[in-house]
Amino acid sequence: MMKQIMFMVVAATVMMLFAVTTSPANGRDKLDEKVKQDTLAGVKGSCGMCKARIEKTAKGVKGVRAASWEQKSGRLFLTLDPGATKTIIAKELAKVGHDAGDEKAPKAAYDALPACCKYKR
Ligand SMILES: [Cu+2]
Repeated sequence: MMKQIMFMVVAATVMMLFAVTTSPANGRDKLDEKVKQDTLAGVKGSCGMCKARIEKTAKGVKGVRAASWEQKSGRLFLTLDPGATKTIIAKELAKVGHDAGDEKAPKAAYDALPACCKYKR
């Protein structure tokens, strides 16, 4: 009996996944057209902790769907809803100590970063 239920659950899940991934254009796709990709350049940091902080801060901004920071290039790759802008994100990053684009972190915020996060300014 238990095995039969398990099989039913698995089968139902597989069928649902199949339906979702193969369904043609629908209302959701229309919404996704408004989602835009953007890149915020000049985001400074020096380690994995910075990456975590930068991405967490960016994702904390309303309308930010995804954020991925590349340390080597200092670029923050963003997926944004309409209304969310990289300017707002840059301001938030500066507040937590990271220079971002034209926004410079206040000295107090920079000084508050852990030693490993002290990037060159
Ligand atoms: Cu760091």
